[in-house]
Amino acid sequence: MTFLGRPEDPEKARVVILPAPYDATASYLPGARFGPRRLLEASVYLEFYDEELACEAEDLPPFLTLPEEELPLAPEKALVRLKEQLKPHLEKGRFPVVLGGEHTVSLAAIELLLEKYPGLFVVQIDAHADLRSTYQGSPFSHACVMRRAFEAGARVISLGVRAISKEEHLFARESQIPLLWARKVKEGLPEILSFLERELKDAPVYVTIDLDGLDPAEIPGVGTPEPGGLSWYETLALLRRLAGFQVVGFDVVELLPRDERSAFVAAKLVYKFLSYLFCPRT
Ligand SMILES: [Mn+2]
Repeated sequence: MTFLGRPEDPEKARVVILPAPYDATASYLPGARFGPRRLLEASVYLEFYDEELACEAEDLPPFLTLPEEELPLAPEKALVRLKEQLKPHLEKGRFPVVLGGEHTVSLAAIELLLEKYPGLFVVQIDAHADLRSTYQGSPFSHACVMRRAFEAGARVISLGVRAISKEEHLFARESQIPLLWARKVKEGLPEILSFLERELKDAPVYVTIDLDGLDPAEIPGVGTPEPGGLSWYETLALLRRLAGFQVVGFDVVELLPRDERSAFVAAKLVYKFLSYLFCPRT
């Protein structure tokens, strides 16, 4: 199964797509392990012509979709395996796209990219800050992923947050991690875009999109459907601006495909961001 269902040539690939079917630390609703497969299945039905960019699928660099592998249950071991899968492709200079799976899986790409880019920014679109030290006994819970990334040396910016613990709020303040609340994004998108411009200029950026950052009206199939999220077009405006920076990889995580729509929306989001990043006419 390949992204968009198109034939792929492993020799020519410049973008590597890694399915990460993992949901062992899910706290509310499990099932994100089925996310990558459903996203790939849905991607076949996308309209490949992008009218906004006047771009076709063949204008994008060649992709390579890796086969889905069953991952170990323990998050540490799952991350080791994901890194093993991804590393040879990063060494060949391929641009990584990780499909989740719960948010924990982002750490595989982030840790590998930090070795190559010590000044890496991780820009998170998410309803949650994911800054807990531990959650339900695990430091590798989906609710801790940005805390681990920050401790590993990444600079973190969070967009669309609207559910946070007091501990995380204090930690973000102490650590000067910008939390750009969902309501602020909705009230003043231009200010948010100029903030990103100032912070991210000339820095390598990894973008992690937890689909619950969007509003559940746009995409109901997520593990924790928090109200008041970003609209489709607010998300696209952010991604289009982010694509103007030095983006070195991204992921789309937390798809919980229980409905007919969400996998399609997630697949379209992956395709839109790839188009913003790589369409020669952008
Ligand atoms: Mn998250």
